[in-house]
Amino acid sequence: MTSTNETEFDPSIVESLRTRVGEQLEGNASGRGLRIGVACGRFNGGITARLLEGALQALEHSGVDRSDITLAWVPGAFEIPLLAQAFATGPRAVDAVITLGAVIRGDTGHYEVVAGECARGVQDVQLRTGVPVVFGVLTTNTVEQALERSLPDDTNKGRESALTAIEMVSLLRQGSLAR
Ligand code: INI
Repeated sequence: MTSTNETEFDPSIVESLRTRVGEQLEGNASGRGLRIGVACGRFNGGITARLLEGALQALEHSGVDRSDITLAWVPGAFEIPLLAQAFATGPRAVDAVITLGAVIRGDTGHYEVVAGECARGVQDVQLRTGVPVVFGVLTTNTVEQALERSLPDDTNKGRESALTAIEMVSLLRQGSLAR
């Protein structure tokens, strides 16, 4: 799936809608003061290390303090939802969780089970707890596709996941959504 000029979000729509809705909410990109949990799989660790690097760089650039980031290594993607739940509900609950993993179809006969249960579990945790849990788990057919999505540039999925985490925390604190 690729995006084109026609499918991409056009930021000017926000201003153009200002007079047509009562309230329009957007998150911002500041991570200052946020506590972040990162659950990272060791399975396909060469790929997850690249996602982690992208995520940590983005958190740092967004102003998240090093001491506010807790990194937990899990054996594989199947274990990620349990860690996400522990981060979201534990005694030192975080503001958001970033999950990083790599499930590659060629590696496993139970690709659908591992990838599907990981995604379902991550979504369950964020809906049950209200804490954003970002799905930075690659699910690809080949190693090449996983490498392509973990390049050290703006397209890195770990980086994208970190930015999404910060945006979601900020969005949920805005206007009529704020508790
Ligand atoms: N875990 C992954 O993160 N990626 C995979 O591709 C993978 N494969 O191929 O099996 C994988 N399996 C391990 C799984 O996540 C659990 O750690 C294991 O089943 C123990 O519960």
